[in-house]
Amino acid sequence: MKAGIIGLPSVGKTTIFNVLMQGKAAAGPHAGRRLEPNVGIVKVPDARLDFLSSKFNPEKTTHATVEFVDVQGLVRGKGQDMALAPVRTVDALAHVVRAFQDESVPHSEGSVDPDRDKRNLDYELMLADIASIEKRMERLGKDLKKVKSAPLEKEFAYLQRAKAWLESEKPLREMEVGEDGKKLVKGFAFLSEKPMIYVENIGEDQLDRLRHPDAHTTLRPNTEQTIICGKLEAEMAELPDEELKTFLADYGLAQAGAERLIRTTYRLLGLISFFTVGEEECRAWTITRGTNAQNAAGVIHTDLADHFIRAEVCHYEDITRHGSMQALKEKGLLRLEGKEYPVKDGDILTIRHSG
Ligand SMILES: Nc1nc2c(ncn2[C@@H]2O[C@H](COP(=O)(O)OP(=O)(O)OP(=O)(O)O)[C@@H](O)[C@H]2O)c(=O)[nH]1
Ligand SMILES: [Mg+2]
Repeated sequence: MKAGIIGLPSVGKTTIFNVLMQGKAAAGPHAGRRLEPNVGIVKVPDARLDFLSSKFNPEKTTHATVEFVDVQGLVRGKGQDMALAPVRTVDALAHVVRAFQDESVPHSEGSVDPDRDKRNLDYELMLADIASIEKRMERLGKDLKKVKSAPLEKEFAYLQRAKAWLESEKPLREMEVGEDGKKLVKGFAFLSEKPMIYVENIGEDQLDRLRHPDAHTTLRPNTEQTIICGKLEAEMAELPDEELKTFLADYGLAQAGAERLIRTTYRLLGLISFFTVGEEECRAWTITRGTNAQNAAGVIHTDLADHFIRAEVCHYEDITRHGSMQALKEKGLLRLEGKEYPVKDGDILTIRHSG
């Protein structure tokens, strides 16, 4: 799972990236234009895994992770290919939008207007997609004059449709493509097709909004929204855990913004976690909702999928209620499930295999 952090210049992308990395992975914010993107991996906070770990006392606890890529600010109207190249391969985009007022930080658009900036940057992504489509269509058009080919014709028709869609000022993430189309789309790595999280970077005078972080106007398809106060979070990232909790409580907050952003990314992508537990390791694994037991086993190791027999399944909630695997076994709460069982968020799996 990989997410790209994009936005206009000096909106707080690197500040938020550093918060996500808890100040460990990257140096300070970009001074001016830096071409190299910042890349870092964060643990997905999960109180359930922490609890399991406290029960099983394993040698190792391994959280699910998300990789974030922080690119330089996008300048509107300029060819964005270079700046956007590092985020072509991500699964989701996080667009950091400036909502904080600060005279000492210049705003590339002259004034603070989050809705305008959201629209404009979406528009830039759409323009970049139109440019890639036109290039591809030109080449395809030439090829199609030489040879007749059903797959190429299908691709051409799809591109025509996508282009018309974009020209009606709608991003590709809102276009229905069907299962066939999804494969085609993947190859193109279109930017406006990627699920999008709008991250409003608010000022310390707007902290009231954090009390209702999910309050928002209607969201467009395949988008999410979250709020973060980059500056405050940067200060919080320096605090040890206990102090952080007190700090959050003082502000009436249950969760740090970084944690919310990671969770929102998860939700947007339809991702869930299942666990494996034991004395050696307690671990969270990431799958998309609906993944069956055999494919989930494959996430752990391909051999486990190839030699899959059954999955022994219980749920995290069962452990909190009954205390231990042994107790679950005695109560008959450990089920055996077959290949097709759709794994649920919070399931604890033990894969039985013949390998
Ligand atoms: N007042 C205030 N300043 C902030 C906030 N977030 C970031 N800044 C400041 O804004 C400036 C730019 O922050 P960065 O995080 O480097 O912004 P960026 O989006 O990565 O910038 P580029 O990579 O150059 O496009 C820095 O001086 C930050 O201290 C915030 O929430 N409030
Ligand atoms: Mg930056």
